[in-house]
Amino acid sequence: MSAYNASEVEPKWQKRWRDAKLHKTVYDPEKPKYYALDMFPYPSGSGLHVGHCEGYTATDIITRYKRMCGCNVLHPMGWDAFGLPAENFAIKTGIHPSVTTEKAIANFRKQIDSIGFAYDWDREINTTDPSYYKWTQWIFLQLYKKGLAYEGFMPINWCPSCKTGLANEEVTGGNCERCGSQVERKDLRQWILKITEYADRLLEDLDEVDWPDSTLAMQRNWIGRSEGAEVIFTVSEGEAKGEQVKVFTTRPDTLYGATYMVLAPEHPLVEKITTEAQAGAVEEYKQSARKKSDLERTELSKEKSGVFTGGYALNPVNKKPIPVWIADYVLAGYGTGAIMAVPAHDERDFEFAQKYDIPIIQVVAPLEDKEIEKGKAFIDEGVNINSGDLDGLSTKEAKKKITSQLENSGRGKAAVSYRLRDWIFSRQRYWGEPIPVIHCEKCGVVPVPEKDLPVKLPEVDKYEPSGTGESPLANIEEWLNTECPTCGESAKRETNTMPQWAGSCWYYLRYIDPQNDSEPWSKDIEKKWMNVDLYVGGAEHAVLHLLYSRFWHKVLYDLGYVTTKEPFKKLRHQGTVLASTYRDSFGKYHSLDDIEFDGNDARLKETGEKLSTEVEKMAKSKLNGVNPDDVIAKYGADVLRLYEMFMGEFELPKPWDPRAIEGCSRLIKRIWRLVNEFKPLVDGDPNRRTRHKTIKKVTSDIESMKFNTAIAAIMEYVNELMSNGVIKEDLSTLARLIAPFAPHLGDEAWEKLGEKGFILNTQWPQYDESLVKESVVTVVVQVNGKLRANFKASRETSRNELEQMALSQEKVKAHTEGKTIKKVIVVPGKLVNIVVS
Ligand code: ANZ
Ligand code: ZN
Repeated sequence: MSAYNASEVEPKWQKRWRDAKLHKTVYDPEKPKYYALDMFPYPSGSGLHVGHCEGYTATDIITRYKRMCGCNVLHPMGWDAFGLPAENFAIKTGIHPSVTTEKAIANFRKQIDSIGFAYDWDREINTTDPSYYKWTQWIFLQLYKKGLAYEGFMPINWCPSCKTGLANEEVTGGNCERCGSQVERKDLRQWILKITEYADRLLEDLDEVDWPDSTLAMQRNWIGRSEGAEVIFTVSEGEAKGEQVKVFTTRPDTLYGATYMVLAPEHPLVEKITTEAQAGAVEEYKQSARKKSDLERTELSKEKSGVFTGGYALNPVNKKPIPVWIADYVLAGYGTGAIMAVPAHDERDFEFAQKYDIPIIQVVAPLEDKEIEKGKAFIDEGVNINSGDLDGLSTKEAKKKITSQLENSGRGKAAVSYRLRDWIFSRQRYWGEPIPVIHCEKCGVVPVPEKDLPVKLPEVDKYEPSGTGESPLANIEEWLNTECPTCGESAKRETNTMPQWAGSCWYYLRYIDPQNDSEPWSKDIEKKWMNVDLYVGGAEHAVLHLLYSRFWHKVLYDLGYVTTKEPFKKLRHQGTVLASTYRDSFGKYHSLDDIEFDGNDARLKETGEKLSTEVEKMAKSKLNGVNPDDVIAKYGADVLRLYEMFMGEFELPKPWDPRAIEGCSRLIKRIWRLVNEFKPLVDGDPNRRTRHKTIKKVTSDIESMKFNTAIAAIMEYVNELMSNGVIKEDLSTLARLIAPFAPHLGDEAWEKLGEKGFILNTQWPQYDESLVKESVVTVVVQVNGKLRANFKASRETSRNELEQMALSQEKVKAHTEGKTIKKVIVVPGKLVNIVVS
């Protein structure tokens, strides 16, 4: 017999699939459609990671299964190829990012093909391809025309010594990743997208999707909808006397406890309200606040600081003046950029009031069962005190009453605030989609006419951002200078490019119609394929990518280009693949090559030193990474696929265990042996029940993405087959069940069994429900309707036998002896009811 040789079998089938265009998407209107989407990778120089393989294997299993179940399947792949690493590499080496990118893509493609994934490569897309980003730019123009894109000045991370803007990823602990200098904030002209206009819908429509709870919670939290009130205070003296200061509060019920106010340092009223005596201190404080990010400013544990402006404002309920401060814990961009501070009932205000000796007035008393902790703010709900006519009301009642009073007197109103900010959509970089607008002195901002798209990236010599913070595009005179499309005068192109998120905001729509060059996708095709039935990718995208793409989708929905409110119906995240790390007594990491195992202890080969081990995320620096190419070379792609799914529950983090791969390798060898040495049993079908049960289990486990237990069921079935002997149907079923997981083995076995064609074109095995039911059942016995006993019997036991078995139970006898049996009712497989008198 021939041993199973994956290194021959796998490339052979990959070639046959390719030659037959087996994975080409076909659309048959008679069949249901299934669109499975993987988060497309950034083609990095380091190649495919076992974490990529995990998600891709899952969708591959499901799409292969769905196709065998008779669905039209769409399963595409592409490249999210704009991004920093290629740009930074270009800055260092002068090699054009497109060259680096192309090389990385070729490598990824080779790796993906070697795993046997069933992608339709005719639909491959690349976000850096002008025929793709033409439409990314087109969508930007639609946003612009709808009033959802605007210019504004926004701070960026600015490294004063590199003279360049930095992405958040390039700032570590507040310092520039390249040179270590402290990063500052610098205001630059930016393009901003009005995602906040969609805040409510982005929140509401989360109810429509089947997503992990944790991801839903993160999106809800990111949008951060707060209900409360806007309250108007009035400046009581000085130059700003009579000016209104609006605050946003979620606790209008605490208004009587407001003992000071705080304006964000950037608040427009700060200058006017500040008295001469305080002007110096205020100015100094404003300067220091500029250096901090919002995150640093609002950190709860950070020591609060602020400066008194010298001004006062009147509390609208009691007309008492309270001092107005500025402090960086109040953000300019949230609510109204100003707060009423209630130290008795807000932790930050409490800390601040203590530090600066500001009065603390309690206005909410705890409910009976609670107590106020000394030295802390009482932030729970309770009953109002010291609050005029709000006294005695519960927090809810007080909120309602004060809000309507404020409304009636014109001093406030109910209000909603969102944590969600508008999206800063421009980057001062080269390797991104140029933003398709032109600046004309006469006409202002003029969108590039759609017929002139794409605005292609020009060649440059230097990839560094210019020293002014503008992108290197600002230095390319021939590109920069153009004509105004409206008046024909000389004008300048926008030099900002789009952020990396842009291309991934709509790629799932391009896949449905990737070669269309007259429109981004056809509306007819959109109706056929959208929305995405299953989206699989890393949980690190729980917010940004998944929020931005939902936003664009909703805009496209409003414009009539798509017909579903949400792009991704069902979403799942693969669990992170972890791996053991091994460290010596100096804390130095060692790779498996340097280690030998002594029972469960890992020892350094050279010295025998026992190493300490821990399970951590894979990282180059920790020498615990696994390269899928190595696994394929050693065991084959089918083993890699099986093992990735068998490691543990799909959505949970799980450690890579090199020794456990053997089990999956063994499964493949055993299946091959069964097929290769097949001698059918002459009579009987001993595995009939197990076969049907296995089909049922594997089917429902694939549907619910429990791949590990599906594989375990196949393993058990194989065990039975090895001990009982097989008929042909056992093996043809086995080949089809294993095919989605190990497609090369599937087709090889199928061919060996003398079956025709590719397994993917056959039908998924069906099971007979009656054969799946447990064969031994519990039968309950009632006497005059009261439960008296139960016993086990085979499901096939006849009525007569069941009656005899029931009557012979000791506990039943106790209730029937000496009585007349009038009637016995038997429900086979379930119940015997004895009627006596
Ligand atoms: C008075 C008050 C009393 C507050 C009280 C809380 C407790 P969320 O839930 O996050 O929406 N706030 C308002 N605008 C702010 C800004 N720009 N920067 C920092 N803090 C701001 O929080 C709303 C609460 O955060 C508001 O309610 C306000 O403090 C503060 F016992 O007003 B509160
Ligand atoms: Zn013009």
